[in-house]
Amino acid sequence: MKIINSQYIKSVAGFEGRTQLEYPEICFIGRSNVGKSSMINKLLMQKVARTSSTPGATRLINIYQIQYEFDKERKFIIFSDFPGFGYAKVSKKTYQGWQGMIEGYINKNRYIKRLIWVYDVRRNIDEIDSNVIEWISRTGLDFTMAITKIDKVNKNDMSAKKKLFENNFGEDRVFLFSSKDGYGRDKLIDHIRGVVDNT
Ligand SMILES: Nc1nc2c(ncn2[C@@H]2O[C@H](COP(=O)(O)OP(=O)(O)OP(=O)(O)O)[C@@H](O)[C@H]2O)c(=O)[nH]1
Ligand SMILES: [Mg+2]
Repeated sequence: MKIINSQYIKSVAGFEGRTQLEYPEICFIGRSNVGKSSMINKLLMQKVARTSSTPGATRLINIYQIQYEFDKERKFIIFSDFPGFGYAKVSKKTYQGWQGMIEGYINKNRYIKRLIWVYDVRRNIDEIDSNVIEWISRTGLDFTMAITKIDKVNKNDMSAKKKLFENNFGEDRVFLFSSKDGYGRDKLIDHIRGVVDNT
């Protein structure tokens, strides 16, 4: 799969602003500061998404339109970059607003082909993550787990994490990634193309 071009389209707080984009969509979800926006930039090999070392960089759902080529055919796809959750400094009210926004967007959206759950290799599943798993299953959407920041751990720890998640979620949905050095970029982008073409 070759990326022809990618562009930021808009930031939305609900599904209404998105409706006229008639392309399949892939959503990037995960905890605050985990590296969702960096992953999008690495996948697209262009800095389209805003990243920051301060958690909470992404406040709205940011929508990107990508044109790609595969098998001599050119097609469009949407990537949506979600605000992160589990950021301790936001108030309960803000959190509920966030949840409402995400759920409203996802529940009405028939274009979504998959959720990419971006996960920091250094973490272990806690209560927030368990809630995410439960929440994903309630949406009825399929997910891919993209374990990122793998440049921050040694090979043994990385392999152990991968094995653990593969045992829990299935081998075909767990991917290793690093936005720093690009590890796993080609595999993940090919997987995304396969998901879009086959669902
Ligand atoms: N070493 C390393 N750093 C990373 C990687 N991915 C992201 N980062 C860093 O982690 C920080 C957060 O990255 P973002 O991409 O902004 O994270 P996000 O998930 O979009 O964050 P929010 O929008 O706040 O939810 C930045 O300082 C990135 O440079 C990675 O694979 N390796
Ligand atoms: Mg972000």
